[in-house]
Amino acid sequence: MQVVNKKWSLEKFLEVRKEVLSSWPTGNDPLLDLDVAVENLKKVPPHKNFALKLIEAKNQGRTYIQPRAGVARLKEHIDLMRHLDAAGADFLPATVDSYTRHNRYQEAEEGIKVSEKEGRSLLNGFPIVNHGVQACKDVLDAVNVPLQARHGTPDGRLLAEIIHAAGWTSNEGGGISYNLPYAKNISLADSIYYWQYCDRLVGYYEDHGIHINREPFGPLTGTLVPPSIAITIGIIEALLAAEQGVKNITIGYGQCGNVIQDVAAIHMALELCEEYLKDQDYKDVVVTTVFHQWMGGFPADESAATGLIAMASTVAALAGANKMITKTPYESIGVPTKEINAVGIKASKMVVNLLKDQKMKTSTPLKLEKKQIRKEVECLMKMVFELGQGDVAVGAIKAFELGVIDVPFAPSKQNMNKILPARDNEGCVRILEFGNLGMTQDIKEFHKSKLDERAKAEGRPITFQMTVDDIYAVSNGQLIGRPKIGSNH
Ligand code: 8ZB
Repeated sequence: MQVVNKKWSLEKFLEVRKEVLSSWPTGNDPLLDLDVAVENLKKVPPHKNFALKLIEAKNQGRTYIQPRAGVARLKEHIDLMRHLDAAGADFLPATVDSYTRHNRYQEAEEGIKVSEKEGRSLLNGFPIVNHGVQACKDVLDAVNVPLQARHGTPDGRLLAEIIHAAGWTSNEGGGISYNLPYAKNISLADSIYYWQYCDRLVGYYEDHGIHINREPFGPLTGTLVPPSIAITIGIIEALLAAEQGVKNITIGYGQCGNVIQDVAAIHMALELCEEYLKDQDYKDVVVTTVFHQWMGGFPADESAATGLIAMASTVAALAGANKMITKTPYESIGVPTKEINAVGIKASKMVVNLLKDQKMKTSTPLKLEKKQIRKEVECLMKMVFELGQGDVAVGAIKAFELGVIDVPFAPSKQNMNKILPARDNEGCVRILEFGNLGMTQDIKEFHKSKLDERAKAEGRPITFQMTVDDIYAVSNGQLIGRPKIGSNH
């Protein structure tokens, strides 16, 4: 498939839409008539509008919080949502099950049936497509906050149709960020095309006066992703979304662990995303930020996990992130119960509330880190535009083909998988092996010098062992994977 970054005509969108809606029986629903959906969306009160509430967070300098959660059965899912609403969540999700993420609706259907029979959820999320529009409307009616779908679906077109028609005013994902971490064999051209559709649907609603938020998935593989790579991908997806008519975009970033680097990353995600959108002539797009609590391996101990959650909340608040995705003390165990999910929400909320009138002051180290991120993102974005001769979709696809953009540890064959990250001596995520990454010599030397400091302090050479040690460090209670005293490293 050949994709270019150009707004789909209404005719093309409506043509493809017929095919999308006929891909599963719940797509054949009078509630999916666009005029009906527009009328329903107009009835969603402002306090349940995701886009408006994020703008409020931005204007008030607040960090709102959102958990992940989803179960197989509608009634149990509604109970879960009410429980998390009562615990203080500012936004609610539906985390979608893995079958739905891969468009395997028949298996999801069986999962629902068995869950009904056994009286508990046997799916790892809420199967939105199987439940359909009315069920999703029922969920929205049962809560007091805005709803978003959080999934990981390369082709989430029918899912997007269903949630928006039900009044859910945000959708997470993007053609890159919901492909590379979640699929192996789906081409980027295909997933970018599917997400152009999802964005064009939002563009349609925006043309009808309805505000809908879109959120690229910032953490990607969740494992030592250098900030500049995450931000570059977020900016590319923001540009692709804006072209299709999206007006409210939340750029995401997963906690890396060094406080200064994390604050710098949130600041630069916002600043650079706004700049690139303006530069490309998308002038009326509102950008907000989301900080993900640690996405790597968690400590098994619940108190230790709660400590990590509290630290993440501190950084998100000091950075001024507009939203934060919370984890739970059961993260290392599996899908959380509603009770433990509420614990994560309350712990997080306590911290962001305590810190709501404090932001990190600027300092030389913060300025330097921000400058470095800017330099790297600008370098990658320049390569993308060059490769695409000005077209960001064409450029992004080529950049991944060549490894000019490369995400560490992605399962996808669309990713070169040549780069290796490692922490420096203060725990900032740096790049140890660049592969074909499109960065200048100057940038490579900076990373090398930072890793040299660590190597010297640890009395070992810069090696892949550092990467391995860093991957396991946090779950073992340390940020940096230092060699054990007495070991050979
Ligand atoms: C990429 C996101 C991974 C995170 C959580 C995992 C992990 C997945 C559910 C869930 C609550 C669910 N997660 N599925 N959390 N309910 N159904 O997403 O624990 O933190």
